[in-house]
Amino acid sequence: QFLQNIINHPTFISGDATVDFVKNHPELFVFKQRKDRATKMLTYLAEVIVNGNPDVKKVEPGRVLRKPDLHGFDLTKPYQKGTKDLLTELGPEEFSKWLRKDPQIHYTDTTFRDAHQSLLATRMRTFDMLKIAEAYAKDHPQTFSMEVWGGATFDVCLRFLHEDPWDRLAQIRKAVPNILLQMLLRGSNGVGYKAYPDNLIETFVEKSWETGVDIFRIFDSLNWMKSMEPCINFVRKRTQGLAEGTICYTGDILHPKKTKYTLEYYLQLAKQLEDAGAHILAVKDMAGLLKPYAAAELVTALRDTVKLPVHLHTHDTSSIQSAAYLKAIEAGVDVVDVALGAMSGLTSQPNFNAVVEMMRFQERHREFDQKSLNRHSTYWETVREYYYPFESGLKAGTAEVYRHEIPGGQYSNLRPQANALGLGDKWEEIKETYAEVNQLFGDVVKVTPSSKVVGDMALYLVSNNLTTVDVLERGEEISFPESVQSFFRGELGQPVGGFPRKLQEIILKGAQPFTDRPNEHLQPVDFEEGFADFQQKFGKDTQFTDFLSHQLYPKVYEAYRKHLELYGDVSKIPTRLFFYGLQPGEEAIIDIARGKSIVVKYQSLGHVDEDGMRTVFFKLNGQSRNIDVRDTS
Ligand code: 3PY
Ligand code: ZN
Repeated sequence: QFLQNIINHPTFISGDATVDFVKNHPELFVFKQRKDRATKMLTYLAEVIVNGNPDVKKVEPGRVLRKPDLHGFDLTKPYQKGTKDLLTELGPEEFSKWLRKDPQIHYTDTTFRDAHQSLLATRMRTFDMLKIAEAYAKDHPQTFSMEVWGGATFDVCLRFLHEDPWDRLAQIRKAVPNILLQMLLRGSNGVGYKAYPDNLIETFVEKSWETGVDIFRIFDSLNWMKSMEPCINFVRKRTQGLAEGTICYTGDILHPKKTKYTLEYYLQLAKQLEDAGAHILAVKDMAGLLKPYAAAELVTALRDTVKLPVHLHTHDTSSIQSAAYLKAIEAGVDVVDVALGAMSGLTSQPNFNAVVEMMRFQERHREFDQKSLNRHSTYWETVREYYYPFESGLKAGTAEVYRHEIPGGQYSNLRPQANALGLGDKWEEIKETYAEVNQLFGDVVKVTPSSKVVGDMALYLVSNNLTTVDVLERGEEISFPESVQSFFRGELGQPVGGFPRKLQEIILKGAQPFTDRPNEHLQPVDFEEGFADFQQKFGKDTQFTDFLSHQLYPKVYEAYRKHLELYGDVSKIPTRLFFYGLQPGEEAIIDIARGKSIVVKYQSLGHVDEDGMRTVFFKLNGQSRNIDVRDTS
């Protein structure tokens, strides 16, 4: 350890160490106490037993959580060939042509990404996905793709679940070698909430492909081509995957008085995406505003305008979106996004199991074994019980979405955000203010990160008892949230039709906005030097993908490392224990690494001593082990 401290010391590395080096650097004698994996895991469990998981705001004692049933899943059968094999065989251009011609409807299963982002604030853990991923791939090889990565999952993985998102992707890839894996990429904002240097996004795309992503759904939160175009190029240049150019749908093309987001507007954007080199065209209806008759019109016109296959995504917030799929399928849509029964509906995607049945005995039907889909749904139904603290509280579909236009992926997050600010009882007012802020901003496309800006402003106004009229009349006195200022400076790009001038002046208070790509103002990342510095700080055992995580979310990554140092790899802990700890007397078997398990028994809890510490008494593989934890209550 002493030698390690010397050779990793910056002065030693820089070659400036003199004979007094050891004498002048007492920190060389500070030895990190290396705890073994099992002790770290016990420390985590002890923390949760004493203080709870800080991410779980309300535990309901006595709530019965069923154990997910994995009986009946046959893992001995071989993988059948699927779309991943076809992409490898055909390459992206030919694959795209094949998809456009294939007459049967295709399905993307969003259970591993958007479904839980939209129902459970993105908290689904890798543990629960890996339990079923291989069985899914073997049972449903005819699935077009599985959306498993990107969007908010990257951030939440590191920040709240203390997991490595790259590791999640790699493990899913291993379990699902036959079906295309898909990610959601926020154009120049990557998997974050702000613009990043172009070369960072380019390398991120390349590493995502190497780790397992096949389809990159590339969107921009303002439908700004200048943000999407470079990403489409990165996918084409750096991968053999598919670039899915995306239209974010808002408004209502059938509404005679809505003249901003018209059918012509969407067709023009589709053409631009095709010209930019997209292999697939996606329509991302993030709030679920695309009504059935509009879907028929839009899909027909899009397929007449471009030669690309069309992939439709929606959220079932209103509860009528399977009707939109029906009309879209009749109009020739090539792929629709669905989620397995128990993870579908409300702010998530329409119900996979039911949509398959809707199509049965129709000419575009694609065969899936309903019993099998239902068995997988039952697995998710029980798993979902563990995540009850993250449920949004929405109990039924609501036509209010046509007024507030809150994206499904934001809904499940905005409500806890409001609760955290003590505005839980003002939820109705917040939704209405969200709609008013949208109009104030000039009716913008609202999807991450632009939707976050609208949400932040709505929360700010409600918590300060301000209205949108106050903003226009006495905005000079108001200091607006940072995300709102940054949006009006042009840091997320340019909205359709530009910013409302007067409001922009009020918010920026004289500062000059940009009108070009915000990325162009950013210093490119020096990967060689940057990675070397990173390893210097975080250790030689870190990977290049860790460096990318750090580039995207520096503070979140640092906190993740600290957690890892203290508690080890918590992704291996079963979900009930991860969120709620063990009950006195309970015994659990935890697989801490491939082929290595530990048996943990929680015996009892000591009293708080005068220093505020408590001892948690465990048995680890039959031997007594005590862990001292500070009681923070
Ligand atoms: C995301 O960007 O996370 C989304 O899901 C947008 O709908
Ligand atoms: Zn979505």
